Amino acid sequence: MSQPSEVHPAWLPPSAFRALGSRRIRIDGQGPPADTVRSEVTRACAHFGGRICAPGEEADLVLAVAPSSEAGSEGFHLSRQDGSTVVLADGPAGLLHGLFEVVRRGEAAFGPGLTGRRHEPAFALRVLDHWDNVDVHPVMGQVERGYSGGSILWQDGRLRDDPARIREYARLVAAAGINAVTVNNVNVHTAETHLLTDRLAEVAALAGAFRPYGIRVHLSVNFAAPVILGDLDTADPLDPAVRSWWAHTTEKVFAIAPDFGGYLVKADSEGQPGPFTYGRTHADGANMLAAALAPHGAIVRWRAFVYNHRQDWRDRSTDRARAACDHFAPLDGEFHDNVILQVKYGPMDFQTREPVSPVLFAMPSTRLAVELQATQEYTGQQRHVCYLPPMWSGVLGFHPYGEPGPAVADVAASGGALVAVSNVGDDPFWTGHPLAQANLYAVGRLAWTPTLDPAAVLDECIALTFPGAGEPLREILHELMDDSWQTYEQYTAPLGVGFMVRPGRHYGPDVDGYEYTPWGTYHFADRDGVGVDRTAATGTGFAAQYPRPWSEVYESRATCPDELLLFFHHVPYDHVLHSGTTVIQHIYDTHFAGAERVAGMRDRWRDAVALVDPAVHARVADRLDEQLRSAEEWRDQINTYFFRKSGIPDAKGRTIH
Ligand code: GCV
Repeated sequence: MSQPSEVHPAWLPPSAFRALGSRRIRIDGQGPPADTVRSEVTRACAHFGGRICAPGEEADLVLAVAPSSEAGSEGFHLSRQDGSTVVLADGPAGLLHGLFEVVRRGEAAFGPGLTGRRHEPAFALRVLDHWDNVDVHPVMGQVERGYSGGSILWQDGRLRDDPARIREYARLVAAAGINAVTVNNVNVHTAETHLLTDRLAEVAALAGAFRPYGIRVHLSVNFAAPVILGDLDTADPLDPAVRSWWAHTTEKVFAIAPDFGGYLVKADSEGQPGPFTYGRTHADGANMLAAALAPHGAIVRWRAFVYNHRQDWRDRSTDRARAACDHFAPLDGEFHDNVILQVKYGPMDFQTREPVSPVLFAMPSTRLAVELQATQEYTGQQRHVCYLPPMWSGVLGFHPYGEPGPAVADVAASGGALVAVSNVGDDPFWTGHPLAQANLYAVGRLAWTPTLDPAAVLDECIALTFPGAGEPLREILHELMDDSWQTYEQYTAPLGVGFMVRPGRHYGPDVDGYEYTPWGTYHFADRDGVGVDRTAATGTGFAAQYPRPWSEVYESRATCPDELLLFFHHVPYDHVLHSGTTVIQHIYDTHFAGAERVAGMRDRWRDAVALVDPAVHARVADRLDEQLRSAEEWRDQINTYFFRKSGIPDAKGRTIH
């Protein structure tokens, strides 16, 4: 595999600024993001011959903060006025977002076709969570579920000595629309627990690196910090000494980083400590931290990923999919105003296909965040091309109460956040697989405008990453990426049943790998059929956690969408899908088709050889070879497994082993 040491520029190479950098630009605004606008413009003009104008001078582009600006607001109005393009921002952060909107539009931002309108983010909080460890974890490494090399933030047990790279990362994600970054893993180990107190200077340094790009730093904290740091013998959230420890500790955080964003907590989940130890609820735990943060105008994001990871596979009544709703729905209305409950998009765990988590509709009196996973833990680990926005748009555009009615994005945007686990690392291509950059870019764009068409987001990303590359490359990238999530779905676990991955590492097929384990992730395949009965009538009752119409739609095999059939139902192999084919034949057909599509992708990429940087081409080509090998392995294992279980041959007589 080629390993160039030079860092490749992702979606903001200097040439992306050509249209802007060749013009006369006036900037009016104060504060760190406004200073960044000035330095971005200066840099662009140095490349392309434009210049910064004096106040009052005639300009092609005016970037100004409106006199009546609201501090903290990020919106702006973009229009053409008397031959100039004008960005009138609500505040300095809006100025920065306005600048990047102009960059995205290129020449079109300076033409008469520009329609004047206001731009503002749907989600006020648009976050990348880093699952980065300060100390290399013996099992999970420097970045838990990271597929892009080491951490971009931490190295050798301390803050990385490469502020330029961190700043460049801040620039990239700010240009996509991100305004918050959580700098350490939600599994908070010992060294990372100290970031809150004696290692606070490192957090402050990170806040300083992200600040110029309008990004606030958040910290994952350990619920047991008062005990682990040796100050108290309890972390009971109702204990006055514990409450005052958190209040006092939080004051010190703000003394050193006044624009600190808040805490993120994984509690009582996969071995992390939490309020259950003290017989307290998650509302008690979250509210204690919220009380400490409230005087500083900051928030706590509290994760809803709580389930029993030590369940007995023989117990058919415990259903991991139910757990989050069972734990949290009864607490609706009990959380303080500065608590945001952070909910994974599906009820299980970032699978390729899951129904939208019912927690998102069960808590109308709670602020909610939708959590996505840009890091491709279960979607090919950045060795496979898997452009995720089509899945994410489906989640954000899902109508929990049917149509008309609000979409998930409307529910969560009202007071909540859109969060994604970052897929970045110290890799020269940022994300291991160069094409995985588009997932990172899309997180910010969908958090700003959830209704954007995924193909249009990809178009933007292509235009910014390969300025001037032209139509042939654009076509190739769309062919490879637009349907790559569906392709990945075709050759992996079928019809929404999920997992079937190798335990621990989560890469490659192992159909029964998790079947008899405590993790609660089963498919229940036997000689007659496959799938999990989650109906209210005969199963675990998970389907009833949805409001109507979905509780009814999912409850019945007759109405359940094909792609989720095995998530909700255990069906015979000869069950006929809405598509007209049987379940077993669908398994064979999709697995042959998926692997074939990957072979086509690998061949098509050869046509791009003269169109992109040779290092980028080589890296993508290497990964496509691996994707094809892996897709064929998936195809053969899944087809063989289900042929052996069912005894039903492929109607088309293809090779099954
Ligand atoms: C950070 C999954 C992953 C874990 C991850 C966890 C979480 O279970 O496999 O590595 O831990 O999700 O989201 O907390």
